[in-house]
Amino acid sequence: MKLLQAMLKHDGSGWKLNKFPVLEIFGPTIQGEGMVVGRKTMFVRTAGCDYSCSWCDSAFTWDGSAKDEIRRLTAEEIVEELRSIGGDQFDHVTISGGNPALLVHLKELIDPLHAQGCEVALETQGSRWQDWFVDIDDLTISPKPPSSGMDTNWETLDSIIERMQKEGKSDQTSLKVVIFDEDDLAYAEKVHQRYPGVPFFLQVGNDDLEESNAENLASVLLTKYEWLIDQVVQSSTLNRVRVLPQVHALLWGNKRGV
Ligand code: MET
Repeated sequence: MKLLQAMLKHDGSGWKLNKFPVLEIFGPTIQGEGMVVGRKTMFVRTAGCDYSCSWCDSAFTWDGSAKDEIRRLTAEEIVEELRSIGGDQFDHVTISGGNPALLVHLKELIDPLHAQGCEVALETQGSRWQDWFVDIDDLTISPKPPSSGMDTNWETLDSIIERMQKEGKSDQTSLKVVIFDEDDLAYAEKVHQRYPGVPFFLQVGNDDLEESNAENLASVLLTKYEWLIDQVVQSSTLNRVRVLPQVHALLWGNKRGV
């Protein structure tokens, strides 16, 4: 135990050798969705989720199918790997999952990225708060609609939104709801009405996760995009909103690591 303690560097801000479960580190590429769509970025995908959405496009992060690929890396190792893959061709890192908001010590990764001049984005469903949310430059909160099979804890979501607003982080926060059907749209209306001041994104759902041909998928998704635009156009509730496809799905289909 003494030896272990000696190995841990304690600098007053916390134990620096926490390890994070990482499934993918890739990029540079573009962020394909949400508030910073098109932004050149690196991705870090963490393993583990408190949800199990029926249509999850990254189910390997929680369904056990990629459990042998999970690496437990320190923040320093993650930053090193980002640099070794991305060189100096990036200044933005997106942390996604899984649900990275399960990771209590993630500030250990956020701080050194900021110190290197990188902005940090994070994707979460809004089921858990972490104090380091206020350090995130682009926080996408993506509560899950009925088609996911998940239930929203509205009290938790309220407190996350309230806290970000109270800390003056409204500009760095957005809500994104993925839409598959009319029930999902009604849910999106409810979310937008509950948090009218938060930038709101509706996103085309992809339920064709088995399609390996990118062009076939793009054609299906563009039809769905047009349907979603039509629905939003007709809604008097969904006015101050943005409707987006997943750009990466249109370009690269269901391919991982792009
Ligand atoms: N769980 C996070 C979210 O819901 C990030 C990845 S979802 C595949 O936004």
